[in-house]
Amino acid sequence: MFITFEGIEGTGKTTQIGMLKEYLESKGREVLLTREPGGSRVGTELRKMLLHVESKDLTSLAELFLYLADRAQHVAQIVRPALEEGKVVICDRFADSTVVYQGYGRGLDPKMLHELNEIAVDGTWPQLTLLLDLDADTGLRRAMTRNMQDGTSQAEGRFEAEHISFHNRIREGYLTWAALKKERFKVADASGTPEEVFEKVRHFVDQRLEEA
Ligand code: Z5A
Repeated sequence: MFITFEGIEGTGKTTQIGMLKEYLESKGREVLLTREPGGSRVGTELRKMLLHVESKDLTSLAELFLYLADRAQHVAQIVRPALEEGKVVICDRFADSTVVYQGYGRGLDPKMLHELNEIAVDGTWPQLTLLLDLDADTGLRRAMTRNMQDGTSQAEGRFEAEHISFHNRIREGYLTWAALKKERFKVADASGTPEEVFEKVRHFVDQRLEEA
């Protein structure tokens, strides 16, 4: 089972992924947590380049190909081997982030981005994608509070520096894309407490595991 989490910044993806790992392990499943960008060794280097505040001069196309390179390496080296070993793989962001951020956010064609993703993932698509939906103001506020507590995140602030209108566009883009891919996407309102949000996440995951 391959599960991915998506959403704008600060929706609580990392928090929910931690809770889901604990839940699935309590049911006897072996779980691998990973993320994009940065899930592989090469990806760690690409992540620094992509998210550093000094990378403002990256062109949209150069940014796109770095995300795709990260994905191709990550799927081949980390995700697919873990799935073949029977693990549940939970990934913090995946191919849909490219369609939404580089497409709806930066203005590249979402259909073309989906086709490039097809090449990068080479058949390894998630069975379930959980979109945590939250308004951009609340998400950014949560992320800023987290960053103040965790100084290491400050070097990765390139997206936080974007105008609020960018983040609103991303939220709308996610909802549009999720409606187009509704066989895979489940949308959870992320405005409640972590426990309230997790109830929805758990429900969707249990449902998909039963179907599988
Ligand atoms: N990107 C891209 O453009 N194209 C691509 O193809 C890919 C990515 C793969 C990676 O960001 C950036 O790369 C991303 C898109 C771009 N940029 N943006 N924006 P990242 O991986 O560094 O960070 P992120 O994915 O945006 O998430 P985040 O900021 O780390 O937030 P989160 O994981 O969703 O939330 P969290 O860390 O779990 O929670 C944030 C804070 O809120 C924290 O203090 C929590 O304790 C708190 N929290 C969590 N849940 C709640 C609830 N329910 N209530 C109140 N407070 C809460």
